Amino acid sequence: MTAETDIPSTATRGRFITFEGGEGSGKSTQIRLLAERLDVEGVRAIVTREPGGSPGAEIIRHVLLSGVGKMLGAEAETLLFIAARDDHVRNVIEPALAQNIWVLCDRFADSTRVYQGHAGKVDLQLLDAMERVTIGALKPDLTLLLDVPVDIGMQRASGRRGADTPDRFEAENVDYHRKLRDGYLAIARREPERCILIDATKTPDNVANDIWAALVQRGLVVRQPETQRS
Ligand code: T5A
Repeated sequence: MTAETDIPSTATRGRFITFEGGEGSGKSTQIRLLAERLDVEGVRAIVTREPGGSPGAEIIRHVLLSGVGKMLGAEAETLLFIAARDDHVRNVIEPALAQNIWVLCDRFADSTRVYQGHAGKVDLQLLDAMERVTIGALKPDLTLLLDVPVDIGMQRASGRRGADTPDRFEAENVDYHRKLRDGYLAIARREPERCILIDATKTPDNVANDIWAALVQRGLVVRQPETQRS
């Protein structure tokens, strides 16, 4: 659990950047590209993911993506995501931020809100309460919402998966995936100060440039003059 008073000022803390979006929107690709670019700029950063990211949470990830969590019912499955997040926040995210290391996280609390709440029908007030217990005052400095039409995302996810069986969420129907996209777009409209919507239909390099521009726009990095970059 995270207490508000535990969080030092942003001057001594790393930045917390989350990547969100539907299946196959390109989060893993972009998080890798951003980590590489930050490394070039001399920014210390770790890449992590949810569900998972810490040893305990990775075990829960296996239970969730195998579909075993679904058999427990929607609320119990949600509790597993929350338990995994609690472990991840306490053991990985908070310690890194406190050491002035940036955390680039592939999915975070918005995923629960959208997958379990908006598309999965778990009560949003219940999710609010669980969020307060798990993440407290921890809020991303920036959330990049990678937006692609559902058919493009599903095609990409299927191409990447090859002959493997779709996981618990990839196997949901198109209507569910449309609700996910609507849910993310609603979050982007509701929290423009935290979220930036990224058109993820572009080529990976162009999406990466838009993401870098978003960081510059929010004052998280400074754009170097061309002469200093070469
Ligand atoms: N979940 C998670 C919940 O329900 N609640 C929660 O609270 C949380 C935290 C996690 C699942 O758990 C659910 C959501 C998820 O269903 P996961 O395996 O981590 O599962 O899967 P995803 O996060 O959905 O990640 P994916 O791997 O499916 O998609 P990505 O990371 O968005 O996409 P990426 O980068 O792997 O790219 C997919 C394919 O597209 C290509 C890539 O090369 C790859 O082949 N690609 C592009 N092609 C063309 N143009 C581009 N711009 C491209 N970018 C990538």
